[in-house]
Amino acid sequence: MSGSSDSSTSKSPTPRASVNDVSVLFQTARKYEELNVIGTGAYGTVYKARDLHNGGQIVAMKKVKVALTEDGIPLSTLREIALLRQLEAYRHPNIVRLLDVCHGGQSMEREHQLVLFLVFEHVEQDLDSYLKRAPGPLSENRIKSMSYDILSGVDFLHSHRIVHRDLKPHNLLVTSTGRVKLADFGLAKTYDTEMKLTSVVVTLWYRPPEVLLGASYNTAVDVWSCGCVLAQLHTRTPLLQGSCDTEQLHCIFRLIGRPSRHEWPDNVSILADSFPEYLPQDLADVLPRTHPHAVDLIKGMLVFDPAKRLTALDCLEHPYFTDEPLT
Ligand code: 0RS
Repeated sequence: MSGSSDSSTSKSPTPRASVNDVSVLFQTARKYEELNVIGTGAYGTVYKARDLHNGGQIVAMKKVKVALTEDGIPLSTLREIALLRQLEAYRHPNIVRLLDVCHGGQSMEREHQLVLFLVFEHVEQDLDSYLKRAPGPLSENRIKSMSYDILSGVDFLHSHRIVHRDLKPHNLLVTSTGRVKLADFGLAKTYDTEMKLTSVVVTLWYRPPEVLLGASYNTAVDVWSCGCVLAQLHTRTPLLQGSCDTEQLHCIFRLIGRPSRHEWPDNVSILADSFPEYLPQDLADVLPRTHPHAVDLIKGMLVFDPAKRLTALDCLEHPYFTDEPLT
């Protein structure tokens, strides 16, 4: 394991090999003790672990498998890890802390795969469990505070040109003091290869129409997902529960109405005519007992055309947050 860097003088490997050497870049993961699996999904596996060199601090360790190329670690992976570390320098309150990146010991180069561990701060629960465990409706202040946290985290990612692409209550973490932090972003390439290998059921309920239609997408996808999550904070049930891509689109159009043909994106294989002429519902009826400002905000987030959707920054400046600020 440690031989590669020792032999650099005698064997004179190419400069690329030494720069991209796993043991030079990352420490081994042996200073962490795995306790139990927190979750498994398209992203790989997340473990609860103990940091043995740090007073036994509890951490969340995400195990990612990276396919090695002839040159070693793919440059795209190195770039994404560098980006995650760069983001960490800001210590944004609504982004889960990245504590360490290390590689996973012995199973290292088996089948040209590298195992990387991303070590994060451990947060008590996810928003999904939080909402399921809530004994009754959340208070208006709690909802507003959590909504603001989520949108602040998303705005931060977007200001660094990062699109989360898969925001949902499962990867929104709730701290013991009730703050929300975003998890599970970055390393997009890694996800894609993992997703083809695993047969994990992915939630479509927070997916925007442009992604379901296979059209091009940008940061606006995250605003759609946030809109679905914000609605769920009010009702405690998912807003749009489709069972497949097509069903999800039907759910969306039943709520916001079927877009007109001139709003329909170019270069998509599904035709607007394959959906009935659904008329938009009144969101205030779907979200009973919800403040009109909150309804208006969510309405601006669930707009079919990504270019006409509010941005995360627009949302933070919406009267819902500015008229009656958080107490
Ligand atoms: C399926 C029933 C369970 O501390 C949790 C944490 C939790 C973390 C944490 C910190 C940093 C991640 C997790 C993370 C990394 C991908 C991820 C994908 C989803 C979520 C987090 C990710 N249901 C789902 C998981 N859940 C319990 C219910 C919990 C509970 C507490 N603390 N993750 N997940 N990054 N990569």
